[in-house]
Amino acid sequence: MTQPLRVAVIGHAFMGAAHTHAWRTASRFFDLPYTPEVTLLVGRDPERTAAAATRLNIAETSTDFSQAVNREDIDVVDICTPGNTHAEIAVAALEAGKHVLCEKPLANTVAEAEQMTAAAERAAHRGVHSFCGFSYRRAPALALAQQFVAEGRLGQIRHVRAQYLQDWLADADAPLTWRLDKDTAGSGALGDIGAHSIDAAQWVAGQRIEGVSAMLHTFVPTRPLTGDTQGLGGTGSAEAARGAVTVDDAAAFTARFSGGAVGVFEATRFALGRRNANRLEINGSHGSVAFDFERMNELQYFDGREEQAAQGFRTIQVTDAVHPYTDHWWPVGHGLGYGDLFVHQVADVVASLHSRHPAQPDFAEALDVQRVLHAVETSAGENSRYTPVERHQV
Ligand code: SOE
Repeated sequence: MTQPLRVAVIGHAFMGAAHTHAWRTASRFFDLPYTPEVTLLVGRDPERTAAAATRLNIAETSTDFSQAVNREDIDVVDICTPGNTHAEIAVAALEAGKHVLCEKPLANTVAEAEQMTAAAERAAHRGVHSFCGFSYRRAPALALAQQFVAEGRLGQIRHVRAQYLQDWLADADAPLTWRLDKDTAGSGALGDIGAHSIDAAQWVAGQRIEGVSAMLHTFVPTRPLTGDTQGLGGTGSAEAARGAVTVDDAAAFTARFSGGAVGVFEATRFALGRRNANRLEINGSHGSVAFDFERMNELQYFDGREEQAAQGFRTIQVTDAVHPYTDHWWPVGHGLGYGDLFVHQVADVVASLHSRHPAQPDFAEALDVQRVLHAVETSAGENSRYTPVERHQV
């Protein structure tokens, strides 16, 4: 067994569980220079954190992240908490010499993301690395799409079309959670799932978003308070059991890319019937690719130069050993799932810890996504170029 890599996971909800699974699984399927071990779980509530540690089989717990930052026997701090805590934890950990993996989006503001990136650049000079958890890059089919574009198979990229559609908030009586509070989450669908689309679109297309024209909308302005959100905005009236939603429910924007491509983006958690449809389609002068996470082991590919182009898109089953990541898993045709994206993320991060080119996206890449998020929010604000359709009585 190789030298252990001791990991402290901060946060134990959905992402804490996904990351813990990944730290524990990666070395069983990938040859890594270190064997990750999650040795400490940090959470706000002692009882809940202890229960999570029992469930996740983690030996130690704490309610103070500085425990993770200051201990000599921790090598990596993995931040799986709401966005309003990312900057404080990441900067302290990097300055203490800990590698940091931070969930997306990097922060709630560009200023915080810049502060984190500056700390990461200082730490990099000491061989300490930063990573941001845009995990969909590690879906084999999306990684294959990025390879196709990079190889020039699609020719000149003209269209980038990204939709991230969920429906877990379509019920107006779904409770008010931290993801619906701007101070805690930074934004709503835009930062939570739109950030994934922005990162994937820029990475696969190989171009940067240079400008946007956007709208944000909130369909449901108040929601039932829960034990965790009693403090968030109870109105004290007949609505006392409900609190204010202070983020977007849906985002829609167009974008111009640095290489001349035109982008159309949509992010919503109200697309009833779409459970986790993270979709990206790229149209080029020679061909197109289309990915939908709900069919994550498949890539739709159209090569306009082939004789049988008239037959339209063909489906590539991305489970062959020649495809990204798949040779580490099961025989052809058996497929992978959501949790395996995080296993790939850990494998890439650990494998790159002592390389001069650590795994991407690092904090600088994630800061760029944060800048696009900010541009979308600015464009959708009061000064948005919204033009009402004029309809006159004839
Ligand atoms: C939102 O519900 C969410 O959990 C995102 O926060 C994750 O990043 C995404 O992978 C799944 O959906």
